[in-house]
Amino acid sequence: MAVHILIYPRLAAGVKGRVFRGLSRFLSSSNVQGRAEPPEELGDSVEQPIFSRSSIGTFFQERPVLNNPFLEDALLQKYLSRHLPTQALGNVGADLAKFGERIVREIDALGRQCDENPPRLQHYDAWGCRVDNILTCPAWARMKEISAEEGLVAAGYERIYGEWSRVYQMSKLYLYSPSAGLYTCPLAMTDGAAKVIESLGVTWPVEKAYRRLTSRDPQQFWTSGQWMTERKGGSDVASGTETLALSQADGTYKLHGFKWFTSATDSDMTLTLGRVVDVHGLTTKGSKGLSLFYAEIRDQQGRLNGIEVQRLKDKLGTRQVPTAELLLDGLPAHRISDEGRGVASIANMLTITRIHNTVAAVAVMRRIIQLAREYATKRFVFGKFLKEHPLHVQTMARMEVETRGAFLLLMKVCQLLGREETGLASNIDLHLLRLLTPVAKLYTGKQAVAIVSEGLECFGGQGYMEDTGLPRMLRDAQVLSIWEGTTNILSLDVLRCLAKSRGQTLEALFTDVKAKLTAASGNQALVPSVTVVDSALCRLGQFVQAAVRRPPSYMELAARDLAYSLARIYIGALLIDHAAWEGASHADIYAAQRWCEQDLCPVFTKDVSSWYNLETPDKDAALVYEGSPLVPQSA
Ligand code: UCC
Repeated sequence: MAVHILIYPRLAAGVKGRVFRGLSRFLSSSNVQGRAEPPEELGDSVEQPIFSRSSIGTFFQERPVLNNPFLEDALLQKYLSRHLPTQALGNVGADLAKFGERIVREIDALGRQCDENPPRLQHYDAWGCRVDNILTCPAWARMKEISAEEGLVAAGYERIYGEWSRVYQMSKLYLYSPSAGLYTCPLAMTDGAAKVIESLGVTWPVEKAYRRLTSRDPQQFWTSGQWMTERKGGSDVASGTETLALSQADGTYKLHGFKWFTSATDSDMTLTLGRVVDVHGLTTKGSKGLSLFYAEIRDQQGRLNGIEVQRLKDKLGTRQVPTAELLLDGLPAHRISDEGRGVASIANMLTITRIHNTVAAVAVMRRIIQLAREYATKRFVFGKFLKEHPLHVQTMARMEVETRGAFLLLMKVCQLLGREETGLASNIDLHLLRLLTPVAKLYTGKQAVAIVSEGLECFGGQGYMEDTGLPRMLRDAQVLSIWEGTTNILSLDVLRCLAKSRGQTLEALFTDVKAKLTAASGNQALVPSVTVVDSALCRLGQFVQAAVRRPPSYMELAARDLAYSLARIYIGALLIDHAAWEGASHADIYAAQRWCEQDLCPVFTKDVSSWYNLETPDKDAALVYEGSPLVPQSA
């Protein structure tokens, strides 16, 4: 040990030449393993071989340490202090602090075990019997128990904190998500299924399922799947769903179909779509032919219920989650929606799972920043700690601004959901919930990938090393912009909800943003930011007024930029609103100011640059397909 202390200062003192000469002689020596004494041929020029096991010790670099993620999260704490009623705040704060401790002490390691032991499919048992067992690791099973114990679904339905219950539940999931080994995936669908059942009515045949989905008892707790994706497509559910529902004499159905992606296929039950076959053997095409079905996955003996697992998917990330292709070959099911109301009924599930997706996105952004900033306090380069390098801190500050904005958007959506579920939502709230759910999902899904990618860079080469656990965060983040609707599909969903509400959803957003800006306008430090958001809102209004007179194809081309504009403007208003609060810090004000420096209304900017004109699609295609034999070149 004393030798360590002797040698390292000498390294730092510029004796590298001598060290490397010693090293090459040392490496060429035949007996280097575990040597405690200097090899003889080194003579007395070095007190001890520099790179012997005893001198380098077992660590080479400092590692980032996960501290209690709740206690480290200033914005979450401030958000709760500002909004929660006093009594709820005490209980929620104590529970989140305790849960944060459990994450550090127990859950994070289980999550790593889930990462390292992905599920396997056993098709046959030793005696040739087809069993289709999806084998998951013990840590995955433990996550299920923990999810029940901690009420990670139940809290949303017990509603002990009234309109703030969803904020409480989602805050907990937000802490859990980056450590959960993706167990948040089945929880998202479980929550979505509970929501669908609640909205359709907790009656036979789903009352037992509802009780189990929302149970805190690990023995009772069930998870649910959400099987929407078939071979013909994941986005185009209306024409892609081929599953047939054959009615049985007892009023139940048997489902026959092929589900191309089913996530968390080890769940206990599922909600899925199918087409009822009428007495003439016919089905109705499109969305109007789809109904929603409830099915239990296994029978009383634990055997799969008319399901064959074709294979597990080989995915870029989310490898912890069993995702499978399923042949439904007579799966017994109950129709729980009216005939032809399948999509509208499962839309409630989509709302919930898209909010969970947003939770996961914001959570992974926050987690990578927590790790990166912790690492920056101990990583010593170019003569000082990383945290003392302004360019490095600037990079983290940019990540922080994005993450704060995304967090406030997430919490707003959770608050709105809580208000809707407790009957407290105004019309404006309901419109905002419908509009902001896809906006938040699409925006944060993309940002998560960018922020985590930047975050990996904060660890240099270590961020690229699998066994640090960091690359997994990037791989898992990549799905967030894909599942539950891709960025473009959600942008079109935004358009659809604007059209269906005849613009009322947009009006709600304008009203809310204006109110927030007015309330903050007395704060001198925020006046320039208020002006920026206000003027972006004006430009958005101008764009929309002009666009409604144009053909639908125009709006379709503008859909993604429109969704981004809504996200950036609304987040700007939220950051300003938070910064104007009396409990806000200088950092909160600074975050709002920085946010408002970007183009908050890209749809206007791009419109001015003719991105959506009638001739643009042809130019885009010519650009993309230049040199390709697949498409005849027109220009
Ligand atoms: O990706 C998947 C993986 C599961 C893993 C879960 C993880 C969750 C996160 C975990 C975090 C760690 S599962 C599959 C994902 N697939 C999708 O998301 C589908 C994407 N496609 C769409 O969203 C489409 O827009 C469709 C399927 C909704 C469009 O279908 P239609 O038939 O064209 O829809 P319509 O005709 O526009 O709407 C039919 C009805 C209407 O109601 P009514 O009939 O009353 O007028 C719509 O208003 O459904 C209503 N509706 C909605 N309501 C449609 N979309 C919505 C919505 N988003 N919210 C409310």
